[in-house]
Amino acid sequence: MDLSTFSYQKFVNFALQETKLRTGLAPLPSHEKFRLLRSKDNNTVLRTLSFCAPKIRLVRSLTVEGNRAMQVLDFAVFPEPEFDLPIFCANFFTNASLSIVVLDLNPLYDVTIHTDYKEKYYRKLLPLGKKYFELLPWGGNITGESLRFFSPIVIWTRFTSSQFKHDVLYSAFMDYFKAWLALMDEAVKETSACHIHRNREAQHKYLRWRAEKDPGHPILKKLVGENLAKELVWRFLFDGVDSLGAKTFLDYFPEYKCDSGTINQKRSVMGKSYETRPWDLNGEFVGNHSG
Ligand code: BLA
Repeated sequence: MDLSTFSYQKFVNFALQETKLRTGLAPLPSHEKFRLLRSKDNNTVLRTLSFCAPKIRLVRSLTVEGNRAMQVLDFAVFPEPEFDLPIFCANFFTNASLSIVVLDLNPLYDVTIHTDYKEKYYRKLLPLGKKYFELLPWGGNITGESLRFFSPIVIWTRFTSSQFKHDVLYSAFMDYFKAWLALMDEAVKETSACHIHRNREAQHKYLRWRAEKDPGHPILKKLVGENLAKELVWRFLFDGVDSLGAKTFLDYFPEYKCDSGTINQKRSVMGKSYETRPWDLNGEFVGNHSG
């Protein structure tokens, strides 16, 4: 596929326009310095946008535009801790031959354990997921660690890059984003300090996970260098990782602790499993751990 005419910018524009129809977006001045970055070889442009809004702690996007070589979107919406809303997550990596896609309303609480949370948010969304599971089929083995952050309607897929597939992906993105906004509209502010604390910690755990283990980091490092990549990840993409809680990565994920006390650099300690979609069409977990 010719990537020179392809961009994920229209995905971002859609999401922001759609959000503005419902709520006021305020820009975040602390992110100003990340707005436009260039790769060291000058071939790739990285653009970011970020805002906050009532109910929304942070909505942010990163696009990486490498002309013919690659196009990347990392778009996420993090709710205020007063809401137990899912985290909207769109991560699309595309090069001329291959696209790797995660599109989901990532649950704040592991839905294989917290079935009440699953019922609250995903029961009504199952038909939406079903609409796309055939055209955007399960992308094969996924690590057990990632799966804990995914919902029964997650679109995890890999495909040969083509205009048709990207049109389907755009349609899925619009549907999933509108579904998230509808949840946001209905969301009622939590008043119990205990529940708010729990939501904040769950979001912090998610931020710790992604700030440490996101598969995109090596590419960002290659593009803009280790220091700027680190800042981009910690201060922009997963902003809040230093302020929403005091727990460390190893507090949340002690299984990654090496004998020396450092964090195991591997992305997964459980290994890859879940070769096929581990939820049935009723949203029941049917994961057969393939080792
Ligand atoms: C691959 N990205 C992946 C994979 C997943 C994700 C699941 C497959 C590899 C794997 O099994 O781990 C995405 N993983 C996620 C997400 C969560 C998670 C969203 O746990 C949420 C909890 N991806 C990006 C950006 C880049 C990028 C910004 O988001 C590049 C700048 C690239 N992702 C990228 C590449 C791969 C990948 C190159 C394939 C390489 C690899 O598997 O190491």
